[in-house]
Formats: sequence, structure tokens, C-alpha cells
Amino acid sequence: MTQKKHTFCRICEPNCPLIATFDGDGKIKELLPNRNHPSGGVACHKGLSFLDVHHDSDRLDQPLRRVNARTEGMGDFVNTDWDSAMSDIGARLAGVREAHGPNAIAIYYGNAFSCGNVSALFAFEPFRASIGTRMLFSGITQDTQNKMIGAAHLYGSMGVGFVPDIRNTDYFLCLGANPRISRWTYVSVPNDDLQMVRDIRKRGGKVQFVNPRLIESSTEETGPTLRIKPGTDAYFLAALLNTIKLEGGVDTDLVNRYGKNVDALWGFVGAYTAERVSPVTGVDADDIRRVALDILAAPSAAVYMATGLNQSRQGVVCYWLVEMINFVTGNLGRQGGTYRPSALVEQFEPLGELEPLDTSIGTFKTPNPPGYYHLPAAALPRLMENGDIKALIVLGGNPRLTVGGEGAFRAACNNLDLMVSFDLFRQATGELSDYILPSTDWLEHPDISLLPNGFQVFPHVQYTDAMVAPHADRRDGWWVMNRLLQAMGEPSALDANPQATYAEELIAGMLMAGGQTVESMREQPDQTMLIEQAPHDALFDKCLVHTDGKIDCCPDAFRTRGLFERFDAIFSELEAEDESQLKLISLRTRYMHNSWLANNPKLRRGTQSTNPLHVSPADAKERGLFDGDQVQVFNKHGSVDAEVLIDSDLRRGVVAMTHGYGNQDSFGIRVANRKPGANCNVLMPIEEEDIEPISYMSWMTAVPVEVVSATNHKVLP
Ligand SMILES: Nc1nc2c(c(=O)[nH]1)N[C@H]1C(S)=C(S)[C@@H](COP(=O)(O)OP(=O)(O)OC[C@H]3O[C@@H](n4cnc5c(=O)[nH]c(N)nc54)[C@H](O)[C@@H]3O)O[C@H]1N2
Ligand SMILES: Nc1nc2c(c(=O)[nH]1)N[C@H]1C(S)=C(S)[C@@H](COP(=O)(O)OP(=O)(O)OC[C@H]3O[C@@H](n4cnc5c(=O)[nH]c(N)nc54)[C@H](O)[C@@H]3O)O[C@H]1N2
Ligand code: SF4
Ligand SMILES: [Mo]
Repeated sequence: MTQKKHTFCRICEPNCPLIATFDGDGKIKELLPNRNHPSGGVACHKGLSFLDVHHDSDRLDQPLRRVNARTEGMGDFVNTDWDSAMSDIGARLAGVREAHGPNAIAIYYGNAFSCGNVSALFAFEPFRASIGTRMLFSGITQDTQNKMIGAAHLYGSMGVGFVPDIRNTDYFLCLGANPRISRWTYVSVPNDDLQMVRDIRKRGGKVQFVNPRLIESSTEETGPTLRIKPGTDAYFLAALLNTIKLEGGVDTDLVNRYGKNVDALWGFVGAYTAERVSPVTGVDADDIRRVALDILAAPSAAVYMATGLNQSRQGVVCYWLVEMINFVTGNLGRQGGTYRPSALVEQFEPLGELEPLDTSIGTFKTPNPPGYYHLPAAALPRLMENGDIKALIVLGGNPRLTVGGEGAFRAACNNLDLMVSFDLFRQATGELSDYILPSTDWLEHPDISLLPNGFQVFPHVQYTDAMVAPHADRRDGWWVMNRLLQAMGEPSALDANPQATYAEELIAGMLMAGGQTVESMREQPDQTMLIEQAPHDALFDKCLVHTDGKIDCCPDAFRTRGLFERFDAIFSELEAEDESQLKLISLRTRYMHNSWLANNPKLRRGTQSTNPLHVSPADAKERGLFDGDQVQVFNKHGSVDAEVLIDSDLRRGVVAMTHGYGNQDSFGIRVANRKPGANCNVLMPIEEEDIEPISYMSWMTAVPVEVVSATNHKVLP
């Protein structure tokens, strides 16, 4: 008889509910969508095909040790056992720390590591603290650290995050997101193929996308797209705020009650009228005014932004202005506006003082302990090159492909005394490592869906057992970190708990906050506990963490740390820019998930076998380019070769590529290696002035590039 168990996917934010079916011998046969789950969400093809990752013959099943020099492109790896690997790594890490201090050990953790496994994430801080390093990097500075740092300044805590009430809103303004493909970010929405967005329209509301590309999310049933020039949203938002003020759309009672430094906000945006920003943003002044008036006319409105703005040069400013629009129009904390979904644990730590960290390339500031305030990953190559960092530990991440500056990263790895990767695969970053340690995947450990909690429009927590025991020598994240601590001679959770029940205990401890136990969760329908949503305006009591309980509408740090001058300087730069300048943006597709899932042959068909450069018809015509032409895409940071794909969805002046490709040297993932594609992150700026000064976000969209036919290939200096 086929046995069935409840579980959930951990690839992205919805954490879609799944049912695993089993053979008589306990092997997972199939992953199916749980159509009866109370969230109403179903799963997408990536989650449903995860067994391909689980069973991939290229999966790591044993620790690998590199036996040749890192200067040789292709790693020569031999199998080893955990004890030998751990004692060697532990001794070498202890040696680096002894000789150069704790900050010579850097840690980079990736998205899959931090978001897909509660026990690994919670074991992380004790691990980092025992090593004592502040050199902490992650995917967050390419993703959404601007929102977290922005929230710390506006509301007092990095943990505060508000989401659009798409289930109730009358007007939804969605900038730089493509939820149809990405399934949302920094808000967890049951995976319903945008039905909730269509419903806005159906109940008489409006949806407006703002994007340089006519995205898959924008249809007749959802709403239109204003095709903005990339990298200019901060000015578009400033003009919206100005118009809202001019039109008398400010909810003065609310703003007086909860806001401070409001006049400074008006001073900041004052000069950026709809007329003035129109040529720079490429959006008609009338369209800007229309959006502002639509927000004001709607009984409720929610403005939401995602990676297209986060990754611009001004992610913090964009976040700030979006929050201000929601606040001053009275939509923050309103049903149909933006709000804080209730969560199992609702505690917002204040940011605390920032401590300077001196390095060869300047002084960074983060709290100590850093929490989620990470150093800029774009600075990693230079810190390795200059000797600030002597050992690099990469946990479930692939910085070689997902951060800018691959060439510099690769070269700088040669300066390291030790590099360790912990991953499902021997991927591009692993290829450069001394050790690659085999990780469990999310079918191989118990978990709760705590990560999206607090951001879910359908608040709930699901529990899952491990669907199967870890295959071969794969180990869980919490175990690897604690085993490493032991090997370094540090106290470790394994000392007291060698039976390896840490994950179970941690999960049990968290469930206690909701009055549940693992047993009680197993008995709940769908192993899911529903969380009652507090009234939307409860956020004014719960989420305003500054000691005076106010929202800081113009934080001093924004002025003192250079955001104001930068805002004006970038505007002047954009005004002076040549009309023909091409700008590169990122394009997520259904077939890639950041750099991983690249080894699944089912996802590598058709155009997905390469990584084409999308070019608008007008730009192609101007440059005499046709579909399938080979071109060189370059700028002062690097150069890649790609094939042209003419894409009429793009605004003129914009070219697009997908990140995560570039597996030419990833010999351990054979499907990906045969269809490597080009790594567009080679083109991303990584100099100090290119990094957002407060949130340390990488600049990854609207990056100037040149495109020439491959026959005119330029040799770069
Ligand atoms: N140009 C450009 N670059 C971008 C982006 C963009 O839009 N444009 N997006 C950025 C964003 S938003 C993000 S989040 C980053 C992501 O950047 P990273 O987090 O560095 O990259 P991923 O590709 O998500 O890497 C995840 C790695 O974790 C491994 N993995 C998967 N599951 C597990 C597990 O359970 N345990 C362990 N140990 N490993 C596991 C995978 O095999 C893979 O190698 O990329 C960023 N880079
Ligand atoms: N299939 C798939 N799903 C994913 C991922 C994946 O790699 N593949 N990654 C996951 C991760 S880690 C994340 S963080 C989320 C991200 O989720 P989203 O933020 O929704 O990600 P994208 O689809 O990259 O959407 C960004 C949009 O911004 C637009 N854009 C680029 N530059 C600008 C600009 O300057 N201004 C404006 N207004 N728009 C701009 C792009 O055209 C694009 O449509 O997706 C998650 N889901
Ligand atoms: S939408 Fe994300 S969480 Fe849901 S099945 Fe697909 S990959 Fe998994
Ligand atoms: Mo991300």
C-alpha cells in the first residue's frame, strides 16, 4: 500500500504544502501538491520535481578533499570521511584564528542554507560567535538587506517588515517584482498563480506594475505595466510623494501621531516633481500623477517593491519612499494596505549601536553580533585578495556565480589558506574549495515553516518529519557547524547531545511558543497550525521599536551617511546620460532558481540550455543584431559572450540576462557543465563606491553595458 506523509517545499517563500508518497520499502515515490491545504496553495514544477535533486547522481554523498593546488582550474578531489575532514579543517581554522585573529575566518551563507532549514539557521549564530568572526557575508546583500536596514532606521528593528494586503486591497502598485515567476519575495503568498492579484481586479480594484519589462505577471486580468527606465524608481517614488502632498493626500492625524522628522522627508523629495523626473525615469509626468491619484482615490492601497529596486544603487531610498507612501496616505496598518502578518514568535530586536570594523578597503559598520546585518558580499574578493580573509567557509551558497566579480573572486581564492564548501553539489564555488562537505536536502530533516512566518498573507506554521533518513554520508547543517566547533576545540551542542536530536529539540522549543508539541502538530490536519491574524493596526503597538514609539520619516543616518548627496548626484548622472546607453537588468525564469537546479535536465531545454541576452527590437535594429547572433556583452567590470534573443517585452535601452549561469568549470555537475551559459554577474560592479553605503547591497540592476557582434570582439584591458 502507498503510504503518504505531509511535508512542504523549502525552495522559496510560499513553502508550498506537499504530500510525499512512499514505496513499500520506504523510498519516496512522488511529491504531490496538497490541494486540500487550508492555505489553498498548490506547488509549482520546481518543488514537485525536487526528487530529481534528491536522487541526482551528481549529489555529494561523502566529504571530498582537494588534492591539487587551487590555482589549477579543475579540482582533483578524493573521497574522505567526516572525522578526517573535520579534524583537518578544525585544526586549520584554529591555526588561522591563532595567527591572524577571528576576523580572518569569513563565512558566507547562501539562500538555501538560511531559508530552507530552521535548525541550521538557528545553529548558525552560536557557531559564528564561537569562532568570533564579524566577517559575515551572505546572499542577503544581493537580495533584500536594504529593506531590513531600512526598517531598522524607520521602525527601530531589522525584523520589522510589512507586507501588502493583496487579499483585501483596492489598489496594488507593484514595483520591480515578477511574482508570477518568482512566487513573491519578502511576503509569503500561497502559490495560486496570481489568483489573488486577479481578484483585486475582479472586485473592482486596480493593479499597476512598474517594470522596464512587460512581465509575465502583467496581463489583461491583472493589470498594466509602466515601463520605467531601470535604476530610476527612487525618483519616480519621490515624485509620487510630492504629488500626494500637493493633492492634499496626507493623513495628517496619523502622521502627527506616529511620525517624526516628517518635514525633513518633504524637504528631501521636494525638488523631485513629476515634470522634473519624467525624462530620467522615462515615465510621463501625467502617468506619475495618475498613479498618485489612483493611490489616493482607492479606499485602500498597497505599494510593494522587490528585487528590481532592492538591487538598484539606491535600495534603501526606494524602500524608505515606498514605506512613506504607505504611511502618509494612511494605508500602513489599514485593511487592504500594508500590515504585519501575525507569527508564532513576534519579537523585534532593536538594531543597537553599530561598531566599526577596519579592513584594508575601509571601515564597515555592523552591530556586534551582526545578526542579519551582513557585510557586502561584493567586497569579498578584495578582502580575500588583500589578506584580510585567510579562510572562507561557504554554507549552502554559490558566491562565485551569484555575486559580482567572478574573476576577482576566483583569483583571490588562491590567496586563501583554507576554503570549505557545504552543499548538495560540487558546484562552481565548491570547485575552488579544499573541502566540499555533503549536505542533506529538505527531504532529509525535520522542519517547521518558520522562515516565512511573519510575512505570510495566510499565517500558519507547518511541521514536517524528515521524509527519509539522510542518504549515505550527507549531514545536516546544525551538525556540521557543531562538529566543526568540536574540531576547533570549542564547546559544541554535540558535547551534550551526541545523539543528534538537536533539530528535533530546537523545533520542539519553537513550537512551544504556539502551545504545540511535535506530537500535537503531527495530529493537526495537514500538520499545520493556523495563526489568528491580529487587527491590521496592531502594528502601531507591536512594531514601532524606537524608544519614542514613532516612525522616523527621515532618519539622520540617511543624511550623515551620504544617501542625500548620492541621490542628487545619481540624478545628475542619469540626466547627462546618453540616450543610447544600454542597461542590463536581471531576468528570473521558471527554469532556474538562482544558481541551483541547473543540473536538472528537465529544466535545461530550449533557450534554457544557454543564457541568452534579451534585446529589445529597437536596440537590435539599431545595432544590426538578429535572433541567434553571437555577441559580446561588456563594460569596465568584465565581458561575457551570449546569444541574442529579441524580446519585444523589453523597454528600449534595456537588455536582460538570467543570473546563476556560468558552469564552465563546474565539473561536478555534469548537466549544468554541458550547458554552462554565461555568468552575467561578471558584469556587476564591485568597487567600494558601487556598494550601497548603508545596507551594503550590491548594485545588480541597470548596470551600463555595451553589446557588439562577436565578430568585432573587443579585448579588454
Ligand atoms: N545578477 C543577479 N545576481 C543575483 C540575483 C539577481 O537577481 N541578479 N539575485 C540574488 C539573490 S535574490 C539571491 S537570494 C542570491 C542567491 O545566492 P546564493 O545563496 O549564493 O546562491 P544559490 O544559487 O541560491 O545557492 C544555493 C546553494 O545552496 C545549495 N543548497 C541547496 N539546498 C541546500 C541545503 O539544504 N543545504 C546546503 N548546505 N546547501 C544547499 C545549492 O546546491 C546551491 O549551490 O543570488 C543573488 N544574485
Ligand atoms: N523561478 C524562480 N523563482 C525565484 C527565484 C529564481 O531564481 N527563479 N529566486 C527567488 C529569490 S532568491 C528571490 S529574492 C525572489 C525575487 O523575486 P522578485 O523580486 O519578484 O524577482 P524577479 O523575478 O527577479 O523580479 C524583479 C523584477 O524587477 C524588474 N526590474 C529590474 N530592474 C528594475 C528597475 O530598476 N526598476 C523596476 N521597477 N523594475 C526592475 C525585472 O524586470 C523583474 O521583473 O524570487 C525567488 N523565486
Ligand atoms: S513555489 Fe517555491 S515553495 Fe512552492 S513548490 Fe515552487 S519552488 Fe517550492
Ligand atoms: Mo533572493
